Amino acid sequence: MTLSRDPGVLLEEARGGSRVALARLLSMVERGGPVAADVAALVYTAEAPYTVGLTGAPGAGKSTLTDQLISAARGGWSGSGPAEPVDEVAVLAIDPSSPFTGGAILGDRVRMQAHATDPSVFIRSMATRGHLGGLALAVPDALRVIGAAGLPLVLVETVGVGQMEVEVAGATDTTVVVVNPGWGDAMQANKAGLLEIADLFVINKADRPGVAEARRDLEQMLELSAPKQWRPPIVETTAATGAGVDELWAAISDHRRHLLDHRLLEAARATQLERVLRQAVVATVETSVIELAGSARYRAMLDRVVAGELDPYRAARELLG
Ligand SMILES: Nc1nc2c(ncn2[C@@H]2O[C@H](COP(=O)(O)OP(=O)(O)O)[C@@H](O)[C@H]2O)c(=O)[nH]1
Ligand SMILES: [Mg+2]
Repeated sequence: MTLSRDPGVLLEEARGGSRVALARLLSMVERGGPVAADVAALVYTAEAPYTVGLTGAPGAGKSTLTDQLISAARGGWSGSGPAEPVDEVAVLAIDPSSPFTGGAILGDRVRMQAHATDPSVFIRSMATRGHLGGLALAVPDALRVIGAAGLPLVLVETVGVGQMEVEVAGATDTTVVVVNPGWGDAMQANKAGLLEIADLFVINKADRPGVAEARRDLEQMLELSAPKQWRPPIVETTAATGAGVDELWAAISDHRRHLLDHRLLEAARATQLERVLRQAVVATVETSVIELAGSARYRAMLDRVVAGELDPYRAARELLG
């Protein structure tokens, strides 16, 4: 059977359970450009999936934890709210630099292989080379594609630190920041940023010394921050053995429940979409700039600027006027 190239046909197939069709749609999003826009046109009107981001330094245990969370999530939403089933789980592992056959991601695949043959689990890694809006557009698009295909929950693992984390955190409903014992000094500079994005803190590798100090450090940080409606809980896990993972899943479920009960999810989704719209505007403008820069009119104007006949700002206004 040959796979269609028509996004509409592919989405129908993905809805019918074809993982190959879903994977192809995600490749289209990843590549960016007009094809990605065609896919986006189909998925933003469908219901968004619930998205949980796991972020933290390389080696913190995000992949191991994600693997454990797949099993916990398959047991349904837990915590203090009503039990609700989760029929299917998707994992999106994001690597900004390497293509998805790269070493790091391959390692993640191997780590999650316990679920590789489970038809109700979909695991995909994603690079964003080529997407003009970068991660800021590729990730939300991909999440919507997965949701439109009918998967209700996506776990998003972010490989990276800094601005990327903030961008990905902005695209997920619940953001889990993963740290390790002894993290404090290393992350000193980035603490304010982490606090801003975290709905939940996990101290993973709780089998190692320094857990109490790490907790104290986090609590101190939370004390000093402005009080919010939701105080990020701190959960200790040993992802390597699975200890604490049920508590983590319950805390994630509680945060989702909090968002639903206080009608905060709608507000969060509106904020997410505002960011996407802004990025889409930037990407669209950037595309026209690239086109303009290739035109004869532009080169003629440049010649006049180089010859000293015109200043660059006046030239820009004339080009756009
Ligand atoms: N001791 C210990 N090691 C862990 C734990 N969780 C993960 N690891 C190990 O830490 C390393 C990095 O884990 P990985 O999940 O790839 O981290 P990621 O880069 O954040 O995705 C691997 O060798 C894991 O086996 C834990 O709870 N305790
Ligand atoms: Mg990883």
